[in-house]
Amino acid sequence: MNERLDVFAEGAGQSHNHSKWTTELKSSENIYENEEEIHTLEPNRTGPALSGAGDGKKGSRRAAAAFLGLLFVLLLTGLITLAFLNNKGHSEWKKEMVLSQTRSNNLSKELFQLQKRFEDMTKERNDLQRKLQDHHVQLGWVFYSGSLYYISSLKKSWQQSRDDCLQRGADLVIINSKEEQEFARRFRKLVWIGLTDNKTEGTWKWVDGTPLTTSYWAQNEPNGVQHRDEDCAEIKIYDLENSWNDESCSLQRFWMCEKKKTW
Ligand code: 2F8
Ligand code: CA
Repeated sequence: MNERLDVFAEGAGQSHNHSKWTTELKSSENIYENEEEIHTLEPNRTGPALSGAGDGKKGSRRAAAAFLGLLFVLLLTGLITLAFLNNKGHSEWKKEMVLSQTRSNNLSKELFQLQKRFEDMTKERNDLQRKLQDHHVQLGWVFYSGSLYYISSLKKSWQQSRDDCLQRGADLVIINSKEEQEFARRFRKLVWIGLTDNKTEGTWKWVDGTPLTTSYWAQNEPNGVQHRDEDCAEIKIYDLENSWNDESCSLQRFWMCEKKKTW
């Protein structure tokens, strides 16, 4: 440093420039030399305490590096695990999807087969119903408002008439509407109907046990003519709505059967 100051002191005159810079360069070399010395000497100069601090820094760096490395390994492991689990979940979901699709296809097939079977059975039922209807028509039955009616061509007593109806899977007609009464009169025949008071005189009941509520007795009927037991009902004056007469059950009359259409 002293040499450098000397150089600047000499440098006051311009003629000494060359020697000045030479000196200066020398001084600079010296400076760097010194600096090297400083660097070389520095660990010694600092002594044992400073040397320990350097080791501490290195140790901290190593620990930090180790920590970061560990962190990196942990993160990598986590990522690999997540990727594995995700892949596993994805393949399970895919399997489930395939299974669901198969189930859905099977159900669709089953539904289609059931619909076809339903259509076939409906057609079969309609064919059978048509055949049954044709068969009844051939046997003399007439269809009206959900029932089938049979008008006899023979004449029998009330009980024999009823028995005939029962044998045909029917019973004597029960008239429970104005329309049905009109329908029964259309055949223009004196016919036994399913009405009697043979259990209790004066209490008229239908053959199914139901009491008479709406009636179509002819004028002055039922009269139960004296000394005659008139316990059975007939359609007599068929031109009139009020056409019924009570008559002796043993008399021979045509008869009218009824059975409900069950198909
Ligand atoms: O045969 C019995 C029958 O006799 C008459 O009709 C012809 C009676 N009619 C009248 O009295 C109006 C029926 O009531 C009777 O059942
Ligand atoms: Ca009578």
